[in-house]
Amino acid sequence: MTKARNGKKGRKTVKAAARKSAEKVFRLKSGKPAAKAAPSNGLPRPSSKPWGKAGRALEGVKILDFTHVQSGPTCTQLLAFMGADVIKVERPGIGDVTRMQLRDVKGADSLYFTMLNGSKRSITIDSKHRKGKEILERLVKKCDVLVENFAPGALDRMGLTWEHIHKLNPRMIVASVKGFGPGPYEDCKVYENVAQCAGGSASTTGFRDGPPLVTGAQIGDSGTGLHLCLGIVSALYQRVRTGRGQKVLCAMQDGVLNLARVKLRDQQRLKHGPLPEYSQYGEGVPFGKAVPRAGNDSGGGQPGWILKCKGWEQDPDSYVYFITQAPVWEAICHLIAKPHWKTDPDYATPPARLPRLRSIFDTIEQWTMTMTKFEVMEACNKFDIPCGPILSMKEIAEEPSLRETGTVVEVDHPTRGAYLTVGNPIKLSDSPADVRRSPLLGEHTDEILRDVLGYADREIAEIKTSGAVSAAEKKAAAA
Ligand code: CAO
Repeated sequence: MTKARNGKKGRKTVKAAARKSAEKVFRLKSGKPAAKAAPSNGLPRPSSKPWGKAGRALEGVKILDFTHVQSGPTCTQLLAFMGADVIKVERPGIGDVTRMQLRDVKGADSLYFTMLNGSKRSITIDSKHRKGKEILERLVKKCDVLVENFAPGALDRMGLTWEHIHKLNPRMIVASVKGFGPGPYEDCKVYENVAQCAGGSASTTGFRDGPPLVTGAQIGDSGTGLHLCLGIVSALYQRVRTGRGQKVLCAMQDGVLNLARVKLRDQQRLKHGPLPEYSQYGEGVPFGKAVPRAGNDSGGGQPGWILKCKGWEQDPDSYVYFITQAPVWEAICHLIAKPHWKTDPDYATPPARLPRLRSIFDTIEQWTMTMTKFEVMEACNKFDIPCGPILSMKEIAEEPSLRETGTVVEVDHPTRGAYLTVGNPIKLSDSPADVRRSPLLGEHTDEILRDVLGYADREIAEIKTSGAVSAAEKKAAAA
């Protein structure tokens, strides 16, 4: 043994000497020092395994997933796509309430559930049952992160206070979504649209002459889940240094506000005068005290609007978003056959155009209406004019390039058959996502009790008759 080790050491010394002399020769020959390898900063040597074969990003991380509905499940599904082992804890006999919401196939888990819970395992545990609490505590000791989005106070009422969890497992990260942060509304239950309204999105969305509007993108639920994900990964990284877990909190109001931060920017700009990039400026409509709804105006410095394309009378999605980006203004004038606008002082510069945006877009629309949205896109792309076709969900579902990148994935399911889901929108070159179907309710209860928690077969049989993991057997045991 010692001999072998010495042998290796000897070989290493020889190799090191050879490397040094090679460096010397190189320096003498080229007159330049050889490029120095980057310092290791305590990291292991770069893997020599092929890309995508060195394990997935979050491999080895265990998530106790106590989430339901949308915000929490979005977060844990992303962690699962990144390779974490996500153990979804559900109430026996019922499960996540979304399993039954908006059902399209009788008797099968809804798409609402299946599209938010892929690549996870499901265990049923009654968290209010004595034995159920014991199982949960074992899970707390085994897992790295507990993620939850119950109503405020619900986790505490289960006996899983931060103090108790931290005592059971000081390394555990406890991540929560709540509707509001500490303050007057902290005890409120919150759903998507409440967050969109309280986070400033609804008041700034829609048309000036209409009511506030909520958006179809679930920025309150999925947006907050995404924020929570980043909090968790950061806490896992910090734990490498500190050895201890921490609480991670994302309030849905905060998440929405973060996504609507450009509107808080505009609120402050209002103090210094009207906002010229809002089309109401050009239309001579005075600004009030708060940021107005801006219709389809672009949120940045490059004016844009949604314009009709050929067939708009029949197809509600036959539109294109068109941006009159300053550097390509001359190309736009050329395309829409208004060459004199290139030099006309009323049109040639961005400030001159601002008060005329509505009529400029009306003119561009006369051109876009002669083509389909895809033809407009093709014509504009030749000149680097930024524009985007308004794609329907049907078109997105059928788009081959989204299938090729794994952004839209078809998975099979034992009770509902094949369904489409959105895969991992975040692509890692060394950690390909493994998108699997959602689990059936309690599908992995036995394997988690046995393989993760170490219960013996006899104990599992006892647990199953105790009512801690199965509503049906609980009734049978009571009969
Ligand atoms: N075993 C036994 N009981 C369980 C259980 C289990 N495995 N899992 C959950 N429960 C219980 C909870 O303990 C809680 O009971 P108590 O109120 O008696 O303590 C109860 O189920 C319901 O929890 P809840 O209040 O969170 O659920 P709700 O349907 O009434 O409210 C929601 C839903 C979303 C409004 C609320 O959870 C909430 O505000 N969450 C935070 C914000 C959030 O995430 N909103 C987004 C929702 S959509 O994505």
